[in-house]
Formats: sequence, structure tokens, C-alpha cells
Amino acid sequence: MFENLTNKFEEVFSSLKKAPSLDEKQVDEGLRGIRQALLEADVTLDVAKQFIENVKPKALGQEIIRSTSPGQIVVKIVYDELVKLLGEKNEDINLNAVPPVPMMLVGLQGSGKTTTTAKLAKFLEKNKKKKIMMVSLDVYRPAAQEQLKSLGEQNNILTLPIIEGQLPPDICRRAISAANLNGAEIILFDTAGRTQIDLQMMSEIKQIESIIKPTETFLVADSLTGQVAAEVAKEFKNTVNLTGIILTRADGDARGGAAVSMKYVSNVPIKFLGIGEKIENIEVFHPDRIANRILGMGDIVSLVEKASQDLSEENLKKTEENLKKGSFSMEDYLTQLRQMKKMGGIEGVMSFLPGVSKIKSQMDKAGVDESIISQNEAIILSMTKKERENPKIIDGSRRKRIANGSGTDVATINKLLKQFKMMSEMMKKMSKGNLKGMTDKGIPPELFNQLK
Ligand SMILES: Nc1nc2c(ncn2[C@@H]2O[C@H](COP(=O)(O)OP(=O)(O)OP(=O)(O)O)[C@@H](O)[C@H]2O)c(=O)[nH]1
Ligand SMILES: [Mg+2]
Repeated sequence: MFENLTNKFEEVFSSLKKAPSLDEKQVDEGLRGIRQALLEADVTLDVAKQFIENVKPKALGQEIIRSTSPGQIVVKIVYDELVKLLGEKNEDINLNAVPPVPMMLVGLQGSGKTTTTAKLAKFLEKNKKKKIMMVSLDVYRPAAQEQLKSLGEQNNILTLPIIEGQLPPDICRRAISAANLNGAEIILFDTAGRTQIDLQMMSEIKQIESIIKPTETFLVADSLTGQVAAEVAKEFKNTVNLTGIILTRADGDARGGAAVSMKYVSNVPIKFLGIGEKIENIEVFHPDRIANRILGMGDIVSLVEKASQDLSEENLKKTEENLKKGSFSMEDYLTQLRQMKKMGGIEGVMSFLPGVSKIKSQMDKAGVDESIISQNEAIILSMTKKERENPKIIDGSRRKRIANGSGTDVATINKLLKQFKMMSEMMKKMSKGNLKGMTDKGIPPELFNQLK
């Protein structure tokens, strides 16, 4: 569903990422490309405009423009903003009620409600280890109740026996007592497809809602309908208490607009994606993972690194010399972190210093975490050249900016600065041949606690 958007973003980013420096005009041009990409993906105009308005001031920050890898930081800003737009993080399904916990699925005709009811039942059975009962309230379309019944039979999910001619309010009441009798812990109510203009049908779901009091009311929306899906969500929200969207046909040719606009337009989060016709074709909607997918990057931090990794001989040599002299800058620390990763651990970095075998084995035992190395790298990349040369000038407001740029928080920046200070003190000691005391007592434990 996101391929087109991904391709467009990639086009825009490839020129931004390559640029060694960025001016306002280049950033503006990039943002125009992003806006265009969003609109072509059928994202609503409002959403596209707001998105650019949020990204722009951050991307034009002087510190970013002056930093050594401005393009990557702009990518990171776009990523963060996209995650926000998609709803920040997945909210787990609400099971907070006395069992049988009732949930219902509503939506336009043919959006995928009945199929999704069965998918969701299987998902909850597997992931929440609950016994589920499915109930069809679609007494209008011929054979609609049979459709759910046969899905139940095929997939071994309990369904409420059909009583010909019974109306939805009575079916609801019968379902609750049947679930109690059968020990079903969750009841999923599949409803008839309706249009918002059909007032009678809309008032019926209101009535059903008041009888069953669902913990979740999902709007099942077809992603192929693009912007319309988000508008539909807004309308349904005026009638019932929608708690989540399930976006179906995400496996099809949809352009992604529905997924991107949904939360902003309707203020209802997407909770699941339907990704095919089979029972197992449902996936939990994680905004961060979707943003990664849209921006065509497996992992943003790793991308930031990959694009900017420059472990030239020259750099390594300079760092080595600095270490021997006992002067250790943030730039050296960055080179070290990269080297560390490349060599698969901290030992490679230190191996050119004499007498460190004991330290090395301690470091191995401490199991320095790769992802922390990546994070630290992203933080240093968000610093200006001046800050890297002289970390002492990094005051409160700079810390905030660096945290923003690297997608971390001030506490993490503080930690890195402290860690850096300890490292440089340690290097000083080592360079003075003052290794004996160090190895006897070992590396300061705080240093490792921080690296872990
Ligand atoms: N490719 C794909 N097809 C889907 C998905 N979800 C549902 N479908 C298909 O969409 C068609 C309609 O699905 P239903 O579940 O019957 O839709 P409904 O909303 O219950 O329809 P009504 O009850 O008539 O309103 C079926 O052929 C499903 O297999 C999905 O995520 N991907
Ligand atoms: Mg149906």
C-alpha cells in the first residue's frame, strides 16, 4: 500500500541526504517534494499542509543547516513527524470489562466487517488466549449470518446459533447469556453494512451499543477508498463511540492516503491492518514501523549511520594519536563508536593501546549494547562541529535541540556527556601509563552501566 509513497520519499531524500550542507532553498525544495508525495498518495490537503508546517521550522533550524550531516537529520525529523501523524504508538485492545467482554465492528457495506470479525477472533484467541464467540447482527442481507457461521466452522470459532427472524436487540441479549453459558470470554458482534445517510440503520447501531456496552467499537474501513475512509470515520464517530479503525485491503493498490490521514481527520487511531483475504491476514498497526516502511528504511538510526559512516584511515589515525596524547574529543568518540561497531565490539577500538587485555575481557562480559552505540552515534551527529570540539558549551537549550535532532531525550544526552567525560578521563590516565590502578580496580562500573 505504501510503495508509491516510499518511492517518492526516496527520490526527495536521496538528494537531501547526499548534500554536504543544506541551505533554506534546498530544504524548501525537499519539503515541496514531500508535500507533493503526500498529496499523490491521496492524503488530505489539510493533513499534508499541517505536516509540512510542523516539519519546516525544525528542518530549517540553523544548527541543523550548519551541522555536518543535515540531510539525515531532516529525514529523522520527517520520520518523527510521521510517527506522530500516524498516532504515536499502538494502543492495545481494551479487555477491561467483566467477561464476556463485548466488542463490535461497524462500517460501510462491503468494507470487510465479516471477514475481519473472524480474523480478529482468531487473533485474540491466539494472542490473548481467550475463548471467543462471534455473533452476526446482519439480519438484512440474505445469507449474511450464514457467512459468519461458515467462517466460524472453517476456523473453529464458536458462533451464536441463528434464529430466523430475530432482530438485533434480541440477538444481543441472547448472545450475552449464551456466552456466559459457554464460557466465552469475548463476544465479537459483526453488524450489517450501512451508509451514513441511512438514518434508521445508524440509529440501530446506537441502540446495539447501548445494549452491549462494547469496550471496543471498531470501524472497518476500506483503504482503497482513500480520503473517503477518513471522512467516514468522522461521520461514524458522531454516532457511536469509535475506539479504533481497522483498515482493510492494505494488501491492495491503495495509495496509503487513508492510513496517513485517518488519525488526524477523525482522531480515532488505526489499530489493525487487514492485509489479505485469509484468516491470518491481520496485523497490529504500529505507527513507528509503518513510518519506517513509508520512508523506506528498516531502521532510521541505522540509516543515519550508514549514510554518514566515514571510517577513513586518516580519521582512525588521528584518533589513535589523540588517544596516545590523552586528548579525546567528541569527534574521536564518534570515530570510536563507529569503529566499535565495525569491529563488533569495544575491544577492537582499544586493541591498539598497550596492556588492556584485562579491560577488554571485562568489557566483553559487560556486553556493550549495539543499539546504544547507534543511539550515541545519532546523538553526536546531531551536534554542531563546535559542540563536538568543545562539549563543555553544550548547555540546557543545546541539549534539548540535540535530543530533538536525535530522537532521544535530555536525560539520554546527559548520560552520553557524562559517559564521554569519564571516557576522556580514562584515556588521560591510560596515556600517562597509569594503567595499573585502573586494571586492578577495573573500569569504573558507572561507565559500563551507562554503556549497557
Ligand atoms: N484483499 C483483501 N480482501 C479483503 C480484506 N478484508 C476483506 N476482504 C474481502 O472483501 C470482501 C468483502 O468482505 P466482507 O467481510 O464480506 O465485507 P462486509 O463489510 O462484511 O460486507 P457487508 O456485510 O456486505 O457489508 C470479501 O471478498 C473479503 O474476502 C483484506 O484485508 N484484503
Ligand atoms: Mg458482512
